[in-house]
Amino acid sequence: MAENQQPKRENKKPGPRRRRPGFQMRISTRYAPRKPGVGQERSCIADTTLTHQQMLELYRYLKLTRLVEERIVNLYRQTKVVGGVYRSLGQEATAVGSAYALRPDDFITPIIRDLGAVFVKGIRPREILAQYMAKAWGPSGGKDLNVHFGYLDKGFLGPISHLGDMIPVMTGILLGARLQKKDIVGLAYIGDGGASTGAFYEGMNFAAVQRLPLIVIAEYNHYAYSTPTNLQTAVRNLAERAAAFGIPGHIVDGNDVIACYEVTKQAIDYARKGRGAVLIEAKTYRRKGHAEHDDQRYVPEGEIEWWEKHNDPIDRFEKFLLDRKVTTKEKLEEITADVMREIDEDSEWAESSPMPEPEGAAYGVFDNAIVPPALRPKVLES
Ligand SMILES: Cc1ncc(C[n+]2csc(CCOP(=O)(O)OP(=O)(O)O)c2C)c(N)n1
Ligand SMILES: [Mg+2]
Repeated sequence: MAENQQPKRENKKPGPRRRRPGFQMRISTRYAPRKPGVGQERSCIADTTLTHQQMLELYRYLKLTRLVEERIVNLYRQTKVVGGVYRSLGQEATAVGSAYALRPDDFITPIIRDLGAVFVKGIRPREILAQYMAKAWGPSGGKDLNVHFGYLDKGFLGPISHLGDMIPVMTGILLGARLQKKDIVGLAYIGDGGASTGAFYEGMNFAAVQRLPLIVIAEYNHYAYSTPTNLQTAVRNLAERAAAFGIPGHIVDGNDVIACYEVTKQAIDYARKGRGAVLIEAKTYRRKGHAEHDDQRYVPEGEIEWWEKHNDPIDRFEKFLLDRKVTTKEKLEEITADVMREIDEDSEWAESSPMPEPEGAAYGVFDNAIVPPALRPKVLES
């Protein structure tokens, strides 16, 4: 090498591909919300690979999510629920459509408005109902509440926090999976408020530079508790942040279940090929307060009603299914009745569960076998 030339730096990038896929400033808006024509009602995108059978399955998950949440509110009003109740009313399509694009061995980290994704992952309503009532037969046996539980064998990691921390956790899972030569993809959800936290940035950045197969769905639902999104971030679209990490960004109509499925499917294909992380922003709207106790007095008059009347994800999907003759009104009613039957049965099961025994609180929290006897709580010795 000539003396006046700088030595070439050994600059191997981690991850399966050496070359960066190219810095992408542009955001894909192929699946972004579109205004309907004058006098037209919103429906769903027609360009889809989903079969009719799969569409009906999606419809079932949407109804299941909405009706289970309604049942939980019902139980809450009877004071049978322990802790808060969080709704995803109006956002169901984002969670259901995106999770439906996963393989069974892929992972999700849902947050409080992603019950639909939890159902798609194979969790039954009875488990959710028992968990909300802190019953002994619930997944955490009454040790934790509402959304705070998971099933690792189903690829469903329980949320440890709602505010950004699941992004680095999922990034770590994906790094571990790579070391174990597993080709799983991780789908992490984050709110618009949570996407302004440090944990979100650190996790995204690490996943991006390691080219890990992380798909993040950022739910722009207009509020973080009582703070409107434009008062807590200066970006107009959360997807613009993809540029900060050097990864692709997409905007999707979060109330169009088909668009949510298709955009996530594309992102998954991209990530599974080893090309790296993807940020998807879902434009949607939180029609309920932060939790049931929140009376939404900070919401401008008429806003919730507008979304309910003109942009409800289930109404839109029903319109799509009927207009395109995918199915009949009777078939949709049959699916709904079947969902109701399942919820009735599961509510009965969950209500019949005992409350946990107090001693149970000492078990399953740490590995009792390795705790030195001197440190063991008295209950473990009896
Ligand atoms: C460290 C911390 N601070 C505050 C909270 C309470 N909290 C939970 S979710 C939330 C707002 C989240 O808003 P966003 O990220 O937009 O999600 P959304 O609720 O709209 O789905 C707040 C303040 C918390 N869980 N942890
Ligand atoms: Mg929000």
